[in-house]
Amino acid sequence: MSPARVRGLYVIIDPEACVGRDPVEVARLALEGGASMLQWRDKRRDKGEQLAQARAVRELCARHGALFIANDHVDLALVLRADGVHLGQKDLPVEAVRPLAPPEFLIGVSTNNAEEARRAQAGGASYVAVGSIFPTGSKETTRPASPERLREVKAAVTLPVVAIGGINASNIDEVLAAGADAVAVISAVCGAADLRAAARELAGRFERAT
Ligand code: TZP
Ligand code: MG
Repeated sequence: MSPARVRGLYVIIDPEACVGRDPVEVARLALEGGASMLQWRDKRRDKGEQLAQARAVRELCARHGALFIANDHVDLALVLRADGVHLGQKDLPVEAVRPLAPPEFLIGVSTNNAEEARRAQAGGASYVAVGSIFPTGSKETTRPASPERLREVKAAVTLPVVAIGGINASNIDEVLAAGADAVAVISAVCGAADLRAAARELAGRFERAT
């Protein structure tokens, strides 16, 4: 799986952010709206309890030709035959995971600045995420970043760079102008009343800008 496929609208499916809707249905509508990558992120339930829904989302991604990434858990990613895993700064380090990963397995790493992004790239990451670009209500412990910080990270690494945090239709153009290869969102899609339309709007902006 080439890191070159890390681009476009990256929707994070977090059951807690789906405002009572079935996360599998949310995933389906996000894909129909044009998401090119989905991440499964469930911070609340044990992995065995997440598995059936995560697997359904994984299968939807395969059917749509979209990448499927599991958040935090390498074991869950492998069980689901995910395209990759996304690791935070306090998760298993990328250099510990890379030797055990299947060929072509994507490993994304959350970063906040150029130094962390360089370290992730040196450790074998496939892409880096930079956030929180704007204030977000979707995650409690974030460090502030900015479109300018995104530019610094773009200049520091050759990997695809994913912008995350508080991104929506009113500010996505700023992160695209700063060079984001992909844009990751939770609330702008999972929390939207018409989430297929919300995804279509964001994905469309992306296509127009690139
Ligand atoms: N990591 C940095 S900000 C964030 C994560 C998981 C939350 C993004 O959610 P939203 O609703 O798109 O701001
Ligand atoms: Mg994590």
